[in-house]
Amino acid sequence: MKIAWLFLCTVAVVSVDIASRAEEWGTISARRDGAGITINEILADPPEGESGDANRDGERETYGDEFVEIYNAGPDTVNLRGWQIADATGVRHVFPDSVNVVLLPEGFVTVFGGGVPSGFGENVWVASSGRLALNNGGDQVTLVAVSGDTVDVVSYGSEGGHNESLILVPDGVGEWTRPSVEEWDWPFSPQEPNRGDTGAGGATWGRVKHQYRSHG
Ligand SMILES: [Ca+2]
Ligand SMILES: [Ca+2]
Ligand SMILES: [Ca+2]
Repeated sequence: MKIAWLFLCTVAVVSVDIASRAEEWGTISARRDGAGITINEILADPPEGESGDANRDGERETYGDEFVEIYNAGPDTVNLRGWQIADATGVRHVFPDSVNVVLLPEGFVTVFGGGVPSGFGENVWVASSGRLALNNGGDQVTLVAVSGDTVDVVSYGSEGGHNESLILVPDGVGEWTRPSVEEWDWPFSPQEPNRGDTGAGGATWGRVKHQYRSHG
């Protein structure tokens, strides 16, 4: 009896948490499960012009510069071999079965829609289907483990269409927001923490190029 009561309490607490999240962030909602692996950042609408070159291949592309960033907020290293990322339409990326995709605690993995990502080091991928096709006006991003279990689901609406990412702050454990809402002057931060100080988006490519141009 005691155990049953405890279970009911746990379910109630989880329900309240999801309800408050949905209320606070409008159409953004999330459900997380698993060992601290989360969808951490979604860029559905890359900014116009060069500053939208999120994958740093020299071109701003509507689909190629879209990305989904995954973060490990848990204590264990996780291998994403065989995991999948889907949007509301279907599976957009499958991490190959034949390669270890090692995600260390506090580490990132980013999947871009296309192009030739450069300057990121390891753990950066291009969607295996050739496109993420994240709708700017609303979509649902799902992370599925190789076991078939859904690890995280993030739904968003018109928030996705503001020329910047949707970000979880703090990484992996916080609430969904957007950089401009936080008054941060960077639109996205693939493979970097989502935070407001100089360490994160301060080094994003658009800003680096801007500074380069400014100084000649
Ligand atoms: Ca898009
Ligand atoms: Ca690009
Ligand atoms: Ca980030």
